[in-house]
Amino acid sequence: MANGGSKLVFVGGVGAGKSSAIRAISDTAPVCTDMPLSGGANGQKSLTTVALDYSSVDLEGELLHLYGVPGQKYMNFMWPMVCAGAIGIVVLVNACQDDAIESTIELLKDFGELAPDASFVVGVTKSELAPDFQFTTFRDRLDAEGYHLPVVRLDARVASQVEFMLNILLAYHHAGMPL
Ligand SMILES: Nc1nc2c(ncn2[C@@H]2O[C@H](COP(=O)(O)OP(=O)(O)O)[C@@H](O)[C@H]2O)c(=O)[nH]1
Ligand SMILES: [Mg+2]
Repeated sequence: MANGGSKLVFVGGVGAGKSSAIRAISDTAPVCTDMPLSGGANGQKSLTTVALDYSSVDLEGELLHLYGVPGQKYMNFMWPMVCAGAIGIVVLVNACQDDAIESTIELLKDFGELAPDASFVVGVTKSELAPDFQFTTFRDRLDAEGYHLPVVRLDARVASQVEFMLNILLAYHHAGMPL
């Protein structure tokens, strides 16, 4: 996509904030495949992602195509096509998840193989809901596993925080630093 913009992929488990992040910074309403589900005895509706999110944004003059793809293994048939030509991968992780570290390492390993030339950033969401989450332990563990990449905490619903994370990713990419 030389003139048509740059492709970024958001990946993460259910509830990691992929759809929120893409929606927060989109210039237009995202195309997404969130399906309304009836859930719970109170009849409240919730949304869950069954497949892809897509939108675009002009970030400081750079056109970005944003794709959100589920991180669950059974969805991995979609990963290669979504990653084709991507310059950056955003791994989002919900801090409330018990296996936050392990699932992040797994995604970095899988997506590092699928997109060897892409740059990576890890975004930790919902940390305000996870008082036991140790950010420095998390970051140091990724480092110890050989993943020397930017790790940020963010609220995926807040545009400025998502933009901050993408600016880090793009700076990293333009400095020529793949995973
Ligand atoms: N407290 C909090 N809630 C968040 C955050 N990010 C997303 N959410 C909420 O978490 C839910 C799931 O987010 P969603 O973007 O649909 O996750 P997805 O499954 O990865 O697409 C939504 O109700 C969001 O409003 C965050 O950083 N903090
Ligand atoms: Mg979603």
